[in-house]
Amino acid sequence: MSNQTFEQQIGEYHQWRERLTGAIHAYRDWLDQTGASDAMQDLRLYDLAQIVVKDRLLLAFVAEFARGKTETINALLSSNFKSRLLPVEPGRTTMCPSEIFWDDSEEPYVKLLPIETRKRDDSLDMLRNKPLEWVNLRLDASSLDTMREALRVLVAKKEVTLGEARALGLWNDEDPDTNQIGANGMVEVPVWRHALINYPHPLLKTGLVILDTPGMNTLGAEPELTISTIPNAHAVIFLLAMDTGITKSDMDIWTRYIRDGKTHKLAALNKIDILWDKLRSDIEVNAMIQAQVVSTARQLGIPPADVFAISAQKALVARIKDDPILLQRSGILRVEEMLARNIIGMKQETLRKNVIGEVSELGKGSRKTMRYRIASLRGQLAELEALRGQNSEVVESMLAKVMANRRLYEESIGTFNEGYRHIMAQGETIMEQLSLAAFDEMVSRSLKKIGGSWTTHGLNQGMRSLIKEAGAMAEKISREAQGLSDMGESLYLLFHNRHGFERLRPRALDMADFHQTLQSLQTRTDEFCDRLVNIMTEKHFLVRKFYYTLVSEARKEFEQAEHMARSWIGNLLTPLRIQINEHKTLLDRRSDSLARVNENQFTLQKNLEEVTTQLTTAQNQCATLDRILLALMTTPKKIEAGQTTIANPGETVTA
Ligand SMILES: Nc1nc2c(ncn2[C@@H]2O[C@H](COP(=O)(O)OP(=O)(O)OP(=O)(O)O)[C@@H](O)[C@H]2O)c(=O)[nH]1
Ligand SMILES: [Mg+2]
Repeated sequence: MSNQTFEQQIGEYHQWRERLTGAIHAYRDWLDQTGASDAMQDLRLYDLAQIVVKDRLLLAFVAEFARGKTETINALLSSNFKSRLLPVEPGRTTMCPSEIFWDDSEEPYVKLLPIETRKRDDSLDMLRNKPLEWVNLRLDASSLDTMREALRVLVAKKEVTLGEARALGLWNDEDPDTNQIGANGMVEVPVWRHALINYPHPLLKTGLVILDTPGMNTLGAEPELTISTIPNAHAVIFLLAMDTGITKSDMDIWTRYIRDGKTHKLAALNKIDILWDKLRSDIEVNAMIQAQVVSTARQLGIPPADVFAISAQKALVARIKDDPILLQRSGILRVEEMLARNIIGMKQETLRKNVIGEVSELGKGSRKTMRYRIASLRGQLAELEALRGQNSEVVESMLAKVMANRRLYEESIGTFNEGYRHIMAQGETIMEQLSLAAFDEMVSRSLKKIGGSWTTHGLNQGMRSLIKEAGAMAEKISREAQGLSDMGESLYLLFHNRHGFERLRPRALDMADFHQTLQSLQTRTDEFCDRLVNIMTEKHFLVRKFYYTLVSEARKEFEQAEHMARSWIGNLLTPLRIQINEHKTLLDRRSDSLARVNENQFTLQKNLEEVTTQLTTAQNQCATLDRILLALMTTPKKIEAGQTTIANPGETVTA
């Protein structure tokens, strides 16, 4: 078991990402310095580095109210300042979902989205890009008290009329018990719909994003949270409390929003401290906790090793008072360890697959080019050596041979340029189909199908139309891309046959992720329609919100597919173009050098020296490249995925 803290491990992960971006930029510089840079490839490398820079790790806390979500977050964040940051109170506290993260491009802030934005169709995702919709409060990170005071906005609520509550979709006719109605007949609603908290905490500086959510009612009323944010989180922590046991609404949240998701999930059985009692022995307490863990695991249908017995409150107290024994006893360390090992391991794996894989492919291509350059320079040296003491006819005939070679090569370049232009033009027609304008047209056709009927039937019709159109378009694009790929391959073949280039095959355009997302949108629509019967808010409102949430997700997916396809088209011939340029430079140098020797035999020695210098430079560059590629592959060992050993939950509490 590692004895590193969560913060150290996550810090290590952050450093690893920084080393990774460092290696990618070093590779870009290397390409530039060696003259092997290619604009399209450079753009792609920049994109890949940005994926690493922008990498975020979203940890979502989901549970019924008062289970201790916010207190657990306070405990996680408290190792750096000895205080409770977010407001925690008995009963319902957190009124709106809050994302806590660090973005160094802005000063610390709390941005709040007014609840009234629920009356509009804009999805939360769209609203994120509209700064004017948010109320922006500066956070004074240097004063804890001021900051805590500012964060009290998260619990703000207000009273509105029944009509207003209905308009906001926050009134539930079917289950009146869930409504917060006062004696005066007014309805209590949150002031804010969503909060973004930008705070320079070391844990958050590493790219960790924490999502705190309010209990059941809001979860049901904000489809974006349950359709997109929670399923897209890297881990969900589901909290239960020892004092309440597992209630029906706890089970509802678990089965509706968490159980079937692919996200990594773990359950925390909070408030174990209520069992700590001087009259009970530690053995008794441990046995009670262990029994609860086992029964919780059984009820949730997960292994007992995924249920963690904790006391968030004692963890916070322990950190504030610097009490390692209490901290250990609180069980929080094991949760942190689990998060560090599993989630970070998983994220590393994703970056390895998505970024390192592609950069190393490019790097290997560059190595081949360098080896080719080295071999050609050696050939050129041998050629010049062989000319020592030879008469001018020999030099002339060799020069004639090289010149003929060069002419043949120039013809091939002409063919390449023609093919390249053709492929790029065809590529443009593909891109037009993938434009956002084309997507928006699909959406308006789908809206026509719904025709203002926000029922599950209308929703199904509308979604089916959208998914069908988008799917058909993706298939058409895949076919057309295959055509482009075949054209590209014939150019690769030409250079292989005529000039002995390595026989490469262009990568295929992979639309599988796009198809899969469309498929999942359909599944989620079906599930939503099945479940709607049980949902505790006004249905038409929810159907409409659900539709726009899915559209917004599909739009994002579309944008990504467009970006990916553009990069694919742009890079279809890149490896060949790089080889062509390299070959041309070497042929030019060779013919120039021979021409000079032909003019004046005395320059032979100078030419030999020049080529020797070029050879040494190329060899050094090759060694530098190897070092860069090695740095790219290096991964910190401690947080590798798949090594998690989870101790028996009964061990959590050691008195
Ligand atoms: N005894 C005990 N009480 C706790 C513990 N964690 C939280 N509490 C108390 O439980 C209550 C609710 O805690 P919160 O952290 O606000 O719970 P929440 O899940 O965020 O609740 P909402 O924000 O309303 O959804 C507060 O009174 C806390 O002091 C714990 O480990 N032990
Ligand atoms: Mg809370």
